[in-house]
Amino acid sequence: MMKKELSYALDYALKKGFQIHPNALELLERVEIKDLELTIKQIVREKSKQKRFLINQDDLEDFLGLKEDKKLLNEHRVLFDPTLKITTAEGIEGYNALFSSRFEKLKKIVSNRPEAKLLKSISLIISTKSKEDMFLCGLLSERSSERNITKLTIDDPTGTIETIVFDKDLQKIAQGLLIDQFVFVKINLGKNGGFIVKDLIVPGIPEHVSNRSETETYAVFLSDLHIGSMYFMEKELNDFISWLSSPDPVARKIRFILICGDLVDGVGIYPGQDKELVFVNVEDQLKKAVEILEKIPKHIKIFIVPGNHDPGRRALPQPAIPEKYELGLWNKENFFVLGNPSIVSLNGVKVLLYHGQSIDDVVRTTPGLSYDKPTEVMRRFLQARHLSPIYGSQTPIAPETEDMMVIDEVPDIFQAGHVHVVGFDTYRGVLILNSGAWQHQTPFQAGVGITPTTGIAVIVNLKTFKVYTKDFGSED
Ligand code: D5M
Ligand code: FE
Ligand code: ZN
Repeated sequence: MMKKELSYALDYALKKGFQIHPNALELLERVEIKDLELTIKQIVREKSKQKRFLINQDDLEDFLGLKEDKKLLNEHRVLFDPTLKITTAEGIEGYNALFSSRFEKLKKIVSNRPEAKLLKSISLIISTKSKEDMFLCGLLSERSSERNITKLTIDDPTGTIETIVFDKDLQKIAQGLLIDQFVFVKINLGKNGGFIVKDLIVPGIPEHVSNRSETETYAVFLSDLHIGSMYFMEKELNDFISWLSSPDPVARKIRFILICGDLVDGVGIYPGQDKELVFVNVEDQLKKAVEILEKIPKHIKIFIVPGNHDPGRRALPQPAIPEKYELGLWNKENFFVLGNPSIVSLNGVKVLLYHGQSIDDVVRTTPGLSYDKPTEVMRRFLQARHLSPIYGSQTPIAPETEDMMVIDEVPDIFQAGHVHVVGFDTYRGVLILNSGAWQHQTPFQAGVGITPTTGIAVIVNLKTFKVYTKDFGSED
């Protein structure tokens, strides 16, 4: 559909004997231009002098100040993508390997602490019953509280130990631990033979000095588009994409867009979903997604990781949305389709992208956490150095031989989505972002009291780490 203003401007150019190149036409349809008529008149006057009667994309970009700034860096490297590492390890053997990988990786992370030299295996601690202070590490398998004490059960590859926490402050720390998370514990033997916890240490992250982009390149953090759902905010997303081609000084500096999962709404994800879908098969949903995202200017690189609504396997870590859908998305130069979680470097800034499925489990089982403060949950993941510590709850975890959900390296930016609530925070120098959603509140969310923040682009200056939000949904 051509806007009235646009067809008027085109008529004017044609009457003056000008031709308009299809690329220029495409740009005009895509970009909201103030004073379009005036711009066209200026171009016509200028080019008439030169006796060149074709208006091409270059002319428009010159006149509108849309010329791409070649000095802005847009280098990327994929530092981690689980897609090709995923195996099909199965059964008990697989889970043993997964947990032993988790244990070894996290033990390595704490190995530079001075106490690490004193670490003993659980089986040795149980058999020697030494009177000295002892240090152990393992995964927290159970926690219970009765009267004024908290009991923690901890596993390492050699055995299981039951420990008791009396100290009030340590009990508080114990209550905040996530089940199956890695802990480092100082214990000693109590008078009646029990193991008493004297200190509780989580791996955590050191104060972090983040890598920065040399140029003021901007990245946009999006997630949870849910294309295919009748609640998908198509108009707002299209407005955002048009804005990318506008003369807005921030838009002119955007070189990266990260889409952190739930690109499409999927099929059969929850009971009765078919009644809430516009497209009832995943191919059509993906086709629609490509149709929309293709309009993003080619000088912007787009990274896509899957969420729980996207096709591919459901269990974490997830491979990239499979190529079999033949959408051509995978061979476009500026699209990078990755697994969940992934790590990319953008002009040297290390970004961890994780959809965030496990936020549900953590909110449900940890006192003091809620859906409206997703960055608080993400901070716990950094402290536990793991993206999905709780095993056997709602988030399916695959029995991989390597635990790829361990946060081996501290990122500069940690992005998640899933909860549909925008949030940002800094924790020990790491920028934590949740990118909200482009889907209106669904009846399910209304039922469980989730109020999403929708249609908001979260934008970061990769040189200063200043965060901007631009709201495309405020009109309704
Ligand atoms: O998740 C969107 C939001 O809805 C997110 O906050 C989790 C919540 N959600 C989704 N499914 C459930 C169930 N089964 N129980 C509790 N909360 C849930 P999305 O992944 O977009 O559907
Ligand atoms: Fe979602
Ligand atoms: Zn989700």
